[in-house]
Amino acid sequence: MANDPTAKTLADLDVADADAVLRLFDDVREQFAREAAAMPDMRRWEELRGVWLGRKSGVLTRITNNWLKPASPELKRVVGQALNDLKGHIESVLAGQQAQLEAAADQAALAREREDFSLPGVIRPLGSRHPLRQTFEEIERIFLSLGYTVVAGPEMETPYYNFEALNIPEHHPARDSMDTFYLATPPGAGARLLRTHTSPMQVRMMEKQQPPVRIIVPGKVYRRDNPDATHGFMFHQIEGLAVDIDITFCDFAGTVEYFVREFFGPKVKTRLRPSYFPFTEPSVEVDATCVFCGGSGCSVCKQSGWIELFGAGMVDPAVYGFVNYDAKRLSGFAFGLGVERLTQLKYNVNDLQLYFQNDVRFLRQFA
Ligand code: 2U9
Repeated sequence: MANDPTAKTLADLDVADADAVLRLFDDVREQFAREAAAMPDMRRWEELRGVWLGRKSGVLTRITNNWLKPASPELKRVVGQALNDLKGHIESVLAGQQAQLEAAADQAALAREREDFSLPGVIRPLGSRHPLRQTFEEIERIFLSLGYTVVAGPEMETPYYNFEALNIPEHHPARDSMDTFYLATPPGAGARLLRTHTSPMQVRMMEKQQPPVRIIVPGKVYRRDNPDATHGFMFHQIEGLAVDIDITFCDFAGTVEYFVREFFGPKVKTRLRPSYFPFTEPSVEVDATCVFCGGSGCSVCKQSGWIELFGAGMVDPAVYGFVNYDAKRLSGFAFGLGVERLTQLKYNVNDLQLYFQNDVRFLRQFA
């Protein structure tokens, strides 16, 4: 402080009354304001604190020593009060500056740590639903819209539910076409097998529930086959069953036609061709106009214009006998869809094994 008045005593400065004391303090306060305003650098505030509040030779210490201590008893109270006010003022200005400094430092740190959203992100490989799953969901959607319920059953079955109750007694030739995996069971325990179709679950449902029944049963089925482009030891089915007091062949044909149009599109035509299954009578194969050539003839349909979709028929009355249904009063139809086959026809997949190899180059095409 140039020409520092605090170096002198009140007597030296010729201060004789309270007004003079207050004027003196006003000068000092202005001096502080000037110095504070002139500080070019926020970091220099620490120095300012030392100059004004420093214990040994700060301005306030000097005022205490030079003005307060030697002041006359009349002026001591005024000097003390003014000194306290000045000290409070300086401390609050310095504290305010300190807070600003800290806030600025925080801001600067935040700016340094800010996320850089322009950096390329991590691209996580995203899976998609398997084509077979997509076919399951599409078929389920169609039958749910017709009032059917989806039910699931066990993959391990008894010969009774897989064969006998479906009108396939022992030594029936139909058992050969469903070459079966029998499971090892403890001596004395009944035989167990991997179901060759999901039909056992329809039998179980009829045992539990009187008509009307409208269900579809999706799931895995197993048959002893050597894997190639058209065979596997496991494949997927959705079988359906509708039984009530007045279900006709017409209801059956209408349902089949509705399903095929929903699944393959409105242009596809259907035809029913006589066939044979032990559990349906009459039995049919459902054909559609070839989905590849539209019916004009190509290598897939062997120039016939038609392709085989799935088997179906009116439930054989013999089956009702196994589940305590009144065959004279009731009628119904059933169908069995091969999920791999329908997926193959819809998406033109030429090798069954592709479904099970989990090769993303194949799966990605169905995303
Ligand atoms: C009950 C009564 C009748 C289910 C049926 C078919 C015809 C059929 C095949 C299609 C291709 C099996 O996956 S595949 O190899 N299935 O042709 N399935 S009627 O009939 C039933 C089912 C349950 C109680």
